[in-house]
Amino acid sequence: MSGTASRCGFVAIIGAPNAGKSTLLNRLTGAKISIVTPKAQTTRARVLGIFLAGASQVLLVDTPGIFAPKRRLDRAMVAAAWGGADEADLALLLVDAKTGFSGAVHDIAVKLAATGRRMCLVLNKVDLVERPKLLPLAEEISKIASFEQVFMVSAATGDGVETLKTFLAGAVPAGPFLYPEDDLTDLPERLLAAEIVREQIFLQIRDEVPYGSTVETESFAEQKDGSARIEAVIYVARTGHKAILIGAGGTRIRDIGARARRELSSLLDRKVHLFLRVKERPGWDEEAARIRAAGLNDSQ
Ligand SMILES: Nc1nc2c(ncn2[C@@H]2O[C@H](COP(=O)(O)OP(=O)(O)O)[C@@H](O)[C@H]2O)c(=O)[nH]1
Ligand SMILES: [Mg+2]
Repeated sequence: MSGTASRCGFVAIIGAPNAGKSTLLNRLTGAKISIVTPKAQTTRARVLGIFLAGASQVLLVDTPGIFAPKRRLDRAMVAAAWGGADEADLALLLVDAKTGFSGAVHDIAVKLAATGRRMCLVLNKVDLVERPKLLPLAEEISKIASFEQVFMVSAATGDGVETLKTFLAGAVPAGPFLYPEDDLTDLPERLLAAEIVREQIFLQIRDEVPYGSTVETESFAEQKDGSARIEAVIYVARTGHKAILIGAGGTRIRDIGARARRELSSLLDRKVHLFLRVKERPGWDEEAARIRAAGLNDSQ
């Protein structure tokens, strides 16, 4: 849709790791676009989720959480998060209401306020918190930065999300749609495939292995019968990690592959053949090429 009546703009979702940014993006778009796991720092790149409401097209930017970076990969992730805020017409500061006010929330709010963007406060996970605690929390955070609106939602149950959605549809600037009406994301299928495999690694493997792994799609071919043949490689930074990923007799990697394949089949709406390999690559998280392959800009 275009012309004078339509509206379109970018809304960045900013917050500490685990606040529920990816869950909120998926809830608002009604689709599984960004991977979600109980572990912090699952989202590495900037992910765009698109929804239509009335005459508005809202372009939601999910970002990696903001945290103190150590590795080159971490620095690229945090830069992508702030980059998401920079390009946005409006920023949502998403706060886990259960965790409440923290040093991390304080620092992000201060920095976000300094960008001079229009911003709203969104308290998430209200399903886990007693109602009377929400208002004082909102007031405390509002002392640091001035918010156009405050929303209280549960990205998990959908509580309050319609109200937020309606607000966003009215808040984005007037202008033509920037993406085709049917698009839900700008994430290429190759990257989506790698992300879904990475999600299974986060879900199925404990401790530091997921953080020391990255997944790249090496080939993505449409077959004559309509199915997709996907080959992906999992890079691990440590020798011991390869053995953990493969598991006794290859059971773990088979399970990761089987679940990722089912998930991908449903997302891509076609039959999927998925082939996974694990490769040791010490120091991949300092390598420019690997960081770029994860959909990030490597600035140094
Ligand atoms: N109870 C509850 N859990 C939530 C809610 N939103 C997200 N979560 C959970 O919080 C964890 C982190 O969510 P995620 O979206 O990956 O957070 P992100 O790191 O900010 O992107 C996951 O286990 C989610 O299922 C919510 O509204 N209520
Ligand atoms: Mg995330």
